[in-house]
Amino acid sequence: MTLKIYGVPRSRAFRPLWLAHEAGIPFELVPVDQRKGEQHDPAFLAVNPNGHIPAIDDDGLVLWESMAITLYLAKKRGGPLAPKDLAEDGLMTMWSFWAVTEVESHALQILYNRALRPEAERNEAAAIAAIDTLRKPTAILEKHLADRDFLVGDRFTVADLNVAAVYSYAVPAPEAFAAAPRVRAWLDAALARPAVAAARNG
Ligand SMILES: N[C@@H](CCC(=O)N[C@@H](CS)C(=O)NCC(=O)O)C(=O)O
Repeated sequence: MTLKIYGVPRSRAFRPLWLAHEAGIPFELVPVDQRKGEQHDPAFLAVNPNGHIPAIDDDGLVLWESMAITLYLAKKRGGPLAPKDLAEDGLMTMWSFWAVTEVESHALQILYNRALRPEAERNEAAAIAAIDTLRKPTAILEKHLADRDFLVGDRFTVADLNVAAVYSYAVPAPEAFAAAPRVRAWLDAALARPAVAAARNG
């Protein structure tokens, strides 16, 4: 059975879509649009009782949580995106968890208050506070990238994909990268990959 990805590109479903395009995994996109409230439809709640996108159904294996999904798909597919051993697996998991715990909520504040919300509803003070909070994790990433082009190993992996997907929310605040030119270059290179443009179209 073809892999089903539930969601829409303008959501965290972008992450499994990017992974699937990057890895050449065939899939069917089942549209569930959070802006239309479709994540609360009973049919989708039977897939993900949390009422959040994304979720996948891989031949009867149902998974939710975007990072778990991308890590699973990368490992199932194998190849350069996936960890080649347990040490790389640990590092890729570490960076993915780091992105969702240390970066995501602040990066989202930037996205909402600099881009997504109608201008009258934006809170610039919240954006500035988020930019300030992001300085510490971004400095950690900048230091990590001082002598490497990728987060784990010497190739683009699911770790880069997961962390770049989260950092992409901070793009509307160029000043968040002012002290982190290597992070900016790494992020720009990740987001310029052809699979990103493909994933944005579903
Ligand atoms: N930790 C979850 C978060 C999923 C999530 O909150 N998705 C958003 C869309 S990006 C959503 O479904 N929002 C609608 C809602 O919560 O009602 C993940 O990474 O998959």
